[in-house]
Amino acid sequence: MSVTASDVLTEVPESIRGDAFVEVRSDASIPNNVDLESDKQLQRALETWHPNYLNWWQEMGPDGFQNAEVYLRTAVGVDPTGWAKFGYVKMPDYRWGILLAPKVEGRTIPCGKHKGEPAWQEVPGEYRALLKRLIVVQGDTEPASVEQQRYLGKTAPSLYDMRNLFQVNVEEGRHLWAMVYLLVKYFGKDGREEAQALLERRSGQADNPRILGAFNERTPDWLSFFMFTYFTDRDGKMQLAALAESGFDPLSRSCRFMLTEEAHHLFVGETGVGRTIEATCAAMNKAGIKDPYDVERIRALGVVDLPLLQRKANFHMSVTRDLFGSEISSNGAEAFSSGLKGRFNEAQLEGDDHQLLDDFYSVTRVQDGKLVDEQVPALRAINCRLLDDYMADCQGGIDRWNKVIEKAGIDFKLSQPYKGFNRRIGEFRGHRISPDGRLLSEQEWQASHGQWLPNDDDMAFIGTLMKPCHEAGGYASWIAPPRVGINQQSGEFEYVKID
Ligand code: BYC
Repeated sequence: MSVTASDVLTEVPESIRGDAFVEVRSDASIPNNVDLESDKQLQRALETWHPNYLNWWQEMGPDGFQNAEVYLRTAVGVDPTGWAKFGYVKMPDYRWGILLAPKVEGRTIPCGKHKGEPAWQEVPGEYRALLKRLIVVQGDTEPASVEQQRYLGKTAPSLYDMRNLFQVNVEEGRHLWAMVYLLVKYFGKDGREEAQALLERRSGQADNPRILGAFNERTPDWLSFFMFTYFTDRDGKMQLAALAESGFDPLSRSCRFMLTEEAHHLFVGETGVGRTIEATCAAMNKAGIKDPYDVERIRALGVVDLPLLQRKANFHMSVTRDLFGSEISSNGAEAFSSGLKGRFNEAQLEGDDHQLLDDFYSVTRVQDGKLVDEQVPALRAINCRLLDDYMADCQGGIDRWNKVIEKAGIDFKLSQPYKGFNRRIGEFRGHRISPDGRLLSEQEWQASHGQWLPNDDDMAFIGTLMKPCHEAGGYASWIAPPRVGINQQSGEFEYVKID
């Protein structure tokens, strides 16, 4: 049975969705719609990389479930009305393929100094190094997240959730393939070396870590996983959307199709946190507990107290904000003005000339012990702009979570901490700032950070909840069942057949 894209695409801006069918060779050794068969050199390079990828998957992919039959969706086309098929697959047999969104005839570069020129079909020589760096950074995050989530299958709160975890994992694997295709096809020997290095770095490893900070953090439990898929995959959405505006057309087309899959990852995060909240509110109401800060009694019910959820969210929001790079950045300016990376929804933005040579943007900075808004040349503030768009995009799910709490009659509201809270990159780096936006002394920070970020007790408590629930139709105490099954399957459906 095929899935229509409309149910998962609400997260993806309409302007960057594909709208035509392109034939996919799903019988080929590497499923693709890039006519791989006609480029023998490329095919050979990818076939050399493939076994190394499979070794990496066995070594660093989901631990313990490689022989399980998992009910997965596999991308088989790029038609928005039916691009995926569902069926049982053993993860190592998943058909990782290379899929680009349809080419838009006559597409032009949407921003920067080449605005209006035909989009590049080959690497623009003068920007080769910068383009390669962007692709490598994007590619590096994909296997990193699989590594971070490696042990979660063992403590899955249901088979439904376990299946969603594995779906996210195999699709991150496919996103790695998407970037490796670009490296190998367009960057020759350098590209092949970078493709290999993507399999060699390891999340959290001291001597060869993943490139960006958040991808070296641990994802030790399912709350982290849901927060990660809501907040960090949303950085993925924003960055992919910005790269979908690239003047380098193969990158744009790769990212446009990746966004189709990304929507499900965000869904997993939003509904995962939402179902956790539902379970908490239901248990509190059943026990007659009205005060969300009555933590000991709430935890005794086997659910997650809401203040702890806020601390978890604070952690994931702050480390994810660092992924946008420094708010003021010459790299960001160069990526935009060269036309390699746009802003969110660039081609649709109105109100400026998409070159930004004379524009300004407001950036909050720390000056003389105060937080001040400064007008900065807009080109240099491109990263800040994407971060601001990201923060606005985060709010929708938070509002929907708060509705669940309000409906349950509990007086508590989840919120986003101040932009500068707990930051290690950019303008706020090296400053101690509270979630409500006050600059603090080191002493004040040390006295209070345990109220704002998960503390040792929190982590130990979450650890006690992480007991597997692997019966079909069963759910751990701390999470409510989903409203509907994957691909409309019933509540009792066996999403993973564990051998
Ligand atoms: N940690 O001028 P700066 C996803 C480095 S997530 C460590 O401040 P720039 C996904 C930076 O690399 C989306 N280092 O910022 C989600 C540079 O180093 P080099 C991933 C950092 O370069 C979930 C130096 O600091 N895609 O897809 O404008 C699951 C100065 O950089 C960090 C992309 O990010 C950090 N947080 O921006 C799976 C898109 N931040 O080069 C997947 C591609 C900065 O001087 N990448 N640095 O050695 C980019 O557009 C840019 O590289 C960045 C950084 C936005 C990341």
